[in-house]
Amino acid sequence: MDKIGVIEGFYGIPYSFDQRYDLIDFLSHIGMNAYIYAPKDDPYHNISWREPYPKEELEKLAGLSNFAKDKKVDFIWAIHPGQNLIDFNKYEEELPLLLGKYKSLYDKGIRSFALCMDDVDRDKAYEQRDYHLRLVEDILDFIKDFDNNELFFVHPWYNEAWIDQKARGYFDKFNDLGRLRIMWTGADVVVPISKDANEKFIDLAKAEPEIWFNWPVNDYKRDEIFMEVFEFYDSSNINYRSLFSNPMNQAELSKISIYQLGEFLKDPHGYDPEKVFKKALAYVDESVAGELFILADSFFGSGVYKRTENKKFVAEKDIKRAYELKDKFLMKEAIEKKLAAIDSYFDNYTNKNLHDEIRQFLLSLSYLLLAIRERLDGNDLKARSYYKKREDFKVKVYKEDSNDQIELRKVKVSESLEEIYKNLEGKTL
Ligand code: LTM
Repeated sequence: MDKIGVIEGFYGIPYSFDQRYDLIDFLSHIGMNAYIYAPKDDPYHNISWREPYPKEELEKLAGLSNFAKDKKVDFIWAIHPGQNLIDFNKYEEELPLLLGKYKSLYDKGIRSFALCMDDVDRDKAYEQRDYHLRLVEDILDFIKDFDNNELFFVHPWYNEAWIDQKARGYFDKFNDLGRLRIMWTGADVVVPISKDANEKFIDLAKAEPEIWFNWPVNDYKRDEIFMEVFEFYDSSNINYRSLFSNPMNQAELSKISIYQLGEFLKDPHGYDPEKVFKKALAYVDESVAGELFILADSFFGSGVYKRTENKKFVAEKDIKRAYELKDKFLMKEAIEKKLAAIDSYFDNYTNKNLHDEIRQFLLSLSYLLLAIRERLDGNDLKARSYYKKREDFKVKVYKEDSNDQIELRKVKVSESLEEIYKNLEGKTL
């Protein structure tokens, strides 16, 4: 596989430059080699793509790309002229703006580029397919003498669930463009890696897909975090050309997922999910890896997790099993184990960034656990008060439909524990 890495391609608060430096350093450390810059809420990438970057922003990107070069990570800058749609009726005026933007980055040392047309009106895209092709061809022509003359392209039909007659017509247009690398999320938008879905792509595009893997991204559940064991693939046979993980808004926590992907791709056939998950936890914070392992299954809730059949690692395994067995003693034991892990995590953590990202979630989880414990003991008043208290913990997100206004939103943790708490209301086990 020639490219493995991250696509910062999520909606919501983009990473800071410090986080990006750290992420690129991390990628290089674990043997990954590519980073695509495509944050949906960087206006200069997306909604204000026509506007040049202010000088200081351009300098920041230049600094980052130089750093990536030193780290042997390909820095790929993407533009998204699809959500504030390029006016194809004024193509002669619009194209120079778009190419000028690439050029401004090229002049600062950036050598690899991408074009995003995801999440656009597909009927319109179909009507304008010849224009899309012309745009892609013009960009390919513009970059033909660049050190890297390939273009990553996210087109409007980027997953199997959306393939229809129009998609086929669109795909056909882009089949013979040798330097074009088309991205694909798989069977749907947020799904495990699927061999069959990739075969479908190969059939449509006559080339292997460049996987945009929507894991562990949490922009569709911004009040949650995910700490999941990677077992989200149905085949160890790799029928894709590259893989990019779209991460969570929590950059440090995302490393747990990215690390696992890296290990999987190094040895897909010998991959041992539990062993590598433990290694990933130790990588982010060795001093509390055991605690994180105990707590992780309270954070199994991504769309990818939910769409994975026959999983070995399921949310709240021990507490749920005890609940199903109606074994109050076992249940309390499992709850106490998690509560002790939370205490020990706070006493012993060494990775401050990780701590800052997960603190609120762990605190909320602790009150939910306490609420269930009190319910089991029939202390309804106490249970209700703990249950209410779990709402006090918040995460910073962009307000709905805003790309610059921050709000504090109540965090959500374990759906399974919520369900158990509700089922126990007014009852004993
Ligand atoms: O997945 C793609 C190609 N586009 C968007 C992403 O920007 C977004 O982060 C994910 C997850 O919500 N879904 C998308 O459709």
